[in-house]
Amino acid sequence: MPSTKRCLTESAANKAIGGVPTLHYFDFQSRGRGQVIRLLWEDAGIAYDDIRYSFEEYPEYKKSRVSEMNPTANIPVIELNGRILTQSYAILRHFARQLGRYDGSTEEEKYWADAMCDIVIDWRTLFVDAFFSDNQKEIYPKHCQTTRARYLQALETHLKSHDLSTSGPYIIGKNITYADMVLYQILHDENLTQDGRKGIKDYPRLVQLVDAVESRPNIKAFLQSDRYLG
Ligand SMILES: N[C@@H](CCC(=O)N[C@@H](CS)C(=O)NCC(=O)O)C(=O)O
Repeated sequence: MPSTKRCLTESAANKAIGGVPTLHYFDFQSRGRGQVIRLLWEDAGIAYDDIRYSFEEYPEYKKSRVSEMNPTANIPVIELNGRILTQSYAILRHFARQLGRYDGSTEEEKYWADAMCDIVIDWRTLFVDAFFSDNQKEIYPKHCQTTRARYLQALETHLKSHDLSTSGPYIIGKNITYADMVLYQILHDENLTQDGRKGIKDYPRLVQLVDAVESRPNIKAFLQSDRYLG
């Protein structure tokens, strides 16, 4: 049976998005595409119901409950007031707009957040392919040395050179966007935020972004809570 847990208490932010959302996702520690959505809700102080499927039970639910909710039979899936929301990045952008924050205020800021997010979408697809490959022992280390290094360098270069990114710790400078959470989470899932940021020591601008995300009061509280599963 998937586990269900109510996280946080209802707040004004729940009103802004229209209630208490339910997330359907893997019980994969605090990792993956679904975790980025949890992170946004944690930062915004949104209460949510967290339904977690173990990897063993998921195939059975994929055929039934998940494919009834989502024609592509993927998770994350959100239920909110009788509505079903699918596609994690569209979901993040949707909540950002509803909250009136997390996606920049000018067109240039919105474009830049979306562009940086798109880079991470490409990276995550390749990360998942390598990490969950049948031949993980060989393929994942190769991914880390080639593909991952290329994405780290590209993101570092963008953050060090774009006018918005040079004006503060986040992608658009002083204000966090959903894209910072997307970027933070891939760095976390590739085990680069842990162990004193050892894995990104050559990318100081990425370290600055990770430090800024982890210093946010609600994220800090989340990382120290029993909701954070590593
Ligand atoms: N573009 C989709 C991709 C969804 C996706 O690939 N989800 C993965 C987990 S992160 C999944 O459902 N894997 C299990 C499966 O495909 O059966 C999104 O961003 O939501």
